[in-house]
Amino acid sequence: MADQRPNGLKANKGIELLTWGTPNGVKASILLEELKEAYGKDYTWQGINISQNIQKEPWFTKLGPNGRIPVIVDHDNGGFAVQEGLAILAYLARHYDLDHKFSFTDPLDISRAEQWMAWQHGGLGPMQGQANHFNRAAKERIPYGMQRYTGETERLVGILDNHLKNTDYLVGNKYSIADIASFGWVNALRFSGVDLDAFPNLEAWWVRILARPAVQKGISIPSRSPFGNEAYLQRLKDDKEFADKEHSLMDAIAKAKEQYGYKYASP
Ligand SMILES: N[C@@H](CCC(=O)N[C@@H](CS)C(=O)NCC(=O)O)C(=O)O
Repeated sequence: MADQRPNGLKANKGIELLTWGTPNGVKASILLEELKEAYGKDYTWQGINISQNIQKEPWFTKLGPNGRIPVIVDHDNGGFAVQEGLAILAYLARHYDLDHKFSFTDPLDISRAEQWMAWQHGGLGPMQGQANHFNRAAKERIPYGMQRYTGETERLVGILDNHLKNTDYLVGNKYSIADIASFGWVNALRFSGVDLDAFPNLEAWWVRILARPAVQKGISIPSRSPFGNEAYLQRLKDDKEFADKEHSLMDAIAKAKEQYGYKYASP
């Protein structure tokens, strides 16, 4: 049954992906869809609804001790489990991207890709995640936290925008795991209170990547997020109550920035 609560692995061969439709989750599903298209490599997935805390259950944390999605299990490699987006992208590229269609052979390009993926893990993901938390989930509205993390997200996004001034992709002018690592976060920027229109090189990169059929499939696993830039803008148009709430949140973020004298500066 499709919507049965997962309580263990369900495959016994190939890659099994445990994921949810979040910016980190889609890193793994996008690369797996690319590998499927490029090499015919199929995979199995299970939706781990993070609001139900399935990712904290013992069967899951045995595979991914951090209790967060995504996690992959390689049934063709003794059931080896991998947590953390960067490690998942690197593992899949090393073992299954044998023609280096989404990865590199030149040691300096390998390092460049590692740097952008590390940057996503240490910077964009955590800062944008905290922006979402302070803007939307925190029990109290704390203006300092709102402007700090939204501002830091803007600073980081400015770095991507600047880097993409003279190149279509982050490393070697070739679409790769370096781009896939950050795509899910950029795809949710508007929801995080950052105006993508203000970063034209990054917006063009986002449009370019979004147009890939494998990306379209990857961001639909297990189902398409309502927080993606396109869905978010559409809902603003279609749903007045939602739009009113969002506009009042964006005003609160702008006021918080003013209160603490925030000035955009990047890179
Ligand atoms: N650095 C990790 C972050 C993973 C992560 O934070 N996943 C979130 C979803 S985007 C999650 O599982 N949240 C549920 C929880 O915290 O329990 C990665 O890139 O894979």
